[in-house]
Amino acid sequence: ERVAVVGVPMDLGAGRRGVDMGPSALRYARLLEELEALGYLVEDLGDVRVPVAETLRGRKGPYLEEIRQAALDLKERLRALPEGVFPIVLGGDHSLSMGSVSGVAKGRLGVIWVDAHADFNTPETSPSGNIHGMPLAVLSGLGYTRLTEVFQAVDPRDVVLIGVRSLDPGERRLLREMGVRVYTMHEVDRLGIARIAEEALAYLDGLPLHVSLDADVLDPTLAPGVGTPVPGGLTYREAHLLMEILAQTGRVRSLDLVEVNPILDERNRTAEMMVGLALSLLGKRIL
Ligand code: DIR
Ligand code: MN
Ligand code: MN
Ligand code: MN
Repeated sequence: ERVAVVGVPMDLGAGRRGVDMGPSALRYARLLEELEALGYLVEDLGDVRVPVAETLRGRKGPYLEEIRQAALDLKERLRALPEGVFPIVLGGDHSLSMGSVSGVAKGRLGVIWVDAHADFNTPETSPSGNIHGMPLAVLSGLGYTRLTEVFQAVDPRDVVLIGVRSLDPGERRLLREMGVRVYTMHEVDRLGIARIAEEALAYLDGLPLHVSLDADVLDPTLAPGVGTPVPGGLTYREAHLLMEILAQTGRVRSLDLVEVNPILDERNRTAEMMVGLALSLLGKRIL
């Protein structure tokens, strides 16, 4: 089986610098070598070109056109992959997922968005204006027309959010209106992650799946290298068990590893956590 890795060294959608170094940190944490050890044939496609924030100084955000172009480049790269190759996209801030999801969606696709946040803001509901808080709304057809016209790709009823614990008021209202299924940390505590995984899989009945994994879903004690940490996140085993259950279905077709910020990290442990989770999602087992 074949895996293609592509990096998107972009932090233009985030509120602070540093996640542009995420692809390097994930490679340095031996993602490719470990996938090869699992038996995959792995190809590194390198990075999508993204302007460095300092070269845009004097302009102010939200860098809509630059983000649009980088995500479009990613979309085209993924579209060009042969059938059956499993893409892993290394971020970079979460706005890149507009490109990854729209690039892999060929017909109906189920999206499992694992994140402390819902990333379901529009320019009207966003308190920060940061585009990394908007990609799931764009994919569902809401927000900047410049983005929805090229990235709308999913039915919000085919989206499941897991691990959420920080929502903006307008975003909460939109999630309800659009019928997105949301498992917050409250449900993780009450039901357990195994039951949530099984419910989500039954809900997305038979669809091929894309997993979008934001490092800030993890508890900040495990993953300090993120720009917007929120207390009370997934434990080590909850996160792995979720990946293991998804892996067993054989339905997962693609993965994003996003929001790793090496500047804020401790000795690359957040990238190492994310690599471990990717391996579980791609079938690594304890026994
Ligand atoms: C917040 C934070 N909801 C925003 N979002 C983040 O800026 O829209 N997403 N950090 O990952
Ligand atoms: Mn996110
Ligand atoms: Mn997040
Ligand atoms: Mn974030």
